[in-house]
Amino acid sequence: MNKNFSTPHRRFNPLTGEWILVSPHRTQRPWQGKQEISAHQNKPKYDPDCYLCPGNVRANGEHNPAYTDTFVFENDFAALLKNIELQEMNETDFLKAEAVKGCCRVICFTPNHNQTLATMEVPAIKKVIDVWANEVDELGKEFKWVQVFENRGEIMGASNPHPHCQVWATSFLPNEIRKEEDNQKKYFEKNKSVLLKDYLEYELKARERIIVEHDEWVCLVPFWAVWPFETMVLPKRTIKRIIDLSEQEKVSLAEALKKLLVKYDNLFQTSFPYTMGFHFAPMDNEDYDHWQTHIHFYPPLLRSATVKKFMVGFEMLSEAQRDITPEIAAQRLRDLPEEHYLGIGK
Ligand code: H2U
Ligand code: ZN
Repeated sequence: MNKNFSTPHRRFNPLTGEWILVSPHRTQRPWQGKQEISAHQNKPKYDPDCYLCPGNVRANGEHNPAYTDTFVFENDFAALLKNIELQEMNETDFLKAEAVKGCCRVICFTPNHNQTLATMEVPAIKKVIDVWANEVDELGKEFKWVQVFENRGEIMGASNPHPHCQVWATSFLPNEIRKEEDNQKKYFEKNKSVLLKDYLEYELKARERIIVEHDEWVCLVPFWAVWPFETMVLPKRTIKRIIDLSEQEKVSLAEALKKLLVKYDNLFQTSFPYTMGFHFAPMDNEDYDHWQTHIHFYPPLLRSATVKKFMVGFEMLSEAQRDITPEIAAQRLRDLPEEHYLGIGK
C-alpha cells in the first residue's frame, strides 16, 4: 500500500476489531463554509441560576455545599438504579433482556463556573484526577464497570456549562468495554504481550502521530482514529486501572492533559468540545493482565469552531469514514502552542 496514504484506504482498529474508511483526497474539495473565530463565551465566575455552582439549589431541591475545589453528588436523574432485583428475560430468540444495577454520580471540577479543564491550573486538574481514582475505587468494589466521562460543550449535549463530568457504574460490561476486553485478550494470548504497550512502542519510534510526550504519558492520534481530531492518552508503563496510578503519574497526567487541552482550544480558538473517558480493566477479580489504561478523546469539530463532522449516511449504515488523515491531524495539533490563546490558566 502507498505509505503516504493519499488514496482511499481502510484502517483497522485492533481495540474494537472494526475498520474505518479514510478518504484523504476529499480534503481538496472546495469549502465555502465560514471560518469564524469564536472566543470563549463571556461567562461569570458564579451563576445564580446554575444547578452546579456552590450554594445553589439543584433540580431535586437539595442545596450544594459551599465547596472550594471538587464536589461529588449522586445524579438526581440517574440512568441506573442500585436497589433492584436482577432478572433475565429470555423467552425467545427475539426478546432477550436482562435487568441491570448501577449508580450515577456527577463530579464538579471546580466552584468556578467559567473554567474548563483546559483553563484550570495543573494542581486543580490533579485534584480532579484524585477524585476520578477515588470514585472508581469506591464504586468498583460494588460494580463490574465504572465509566468516568466528560461531555464538554453544548454541541456534545452537555446539559450545563459548569465544569463537570459524570461517573456511571454498572453491574454489566458495556459494549465498548466488551470489545476492548475481547481484543486485548486475544492479542495477549497470541503475542504474550499487551496490545497498547506494543502499539505505543511502535508509535514512539514512528513519531508520526504523537502530539505530546510528557514524562510518563503520551498523547497521540491513533492510526485508526475516526473523529477528525480524535486522540488517545496512554501511559508508558503498563497500568491496569486508574486506581493503580502513582502520585507522580497523576501529577504528570495532569500536566499532559493540560498540554493536550490547551492545544485543542488553540486549534479553532474556541472552548473545544469533546466526549472523553477512561478505559481500563473491568473492576471484578478476573485476570486482566492484557489490559492497558487509556483515555479516549472524541471531539466532533472538523474545520472551525462551528463546523462539525456528522456521523451520518454511509457512516451510520455501513462504516465510519474520515477525510483528513490521522497523520495530518496529529501534525496540526503538535504544531500548536502550549500556551492558551486567551493567555489564561498558566
Ligand atoms: P451532562 O452535562 O453531561 O448531561 O451532566 C450533567 C448531569 O447532571 C446530568 O446527568 C445531572 C443531570 O442528570 N444533574 C443533576 O443531577 N441535578 C441537577 O440539579 C442538574 C443536573
Ligand atoms: Zn478504549
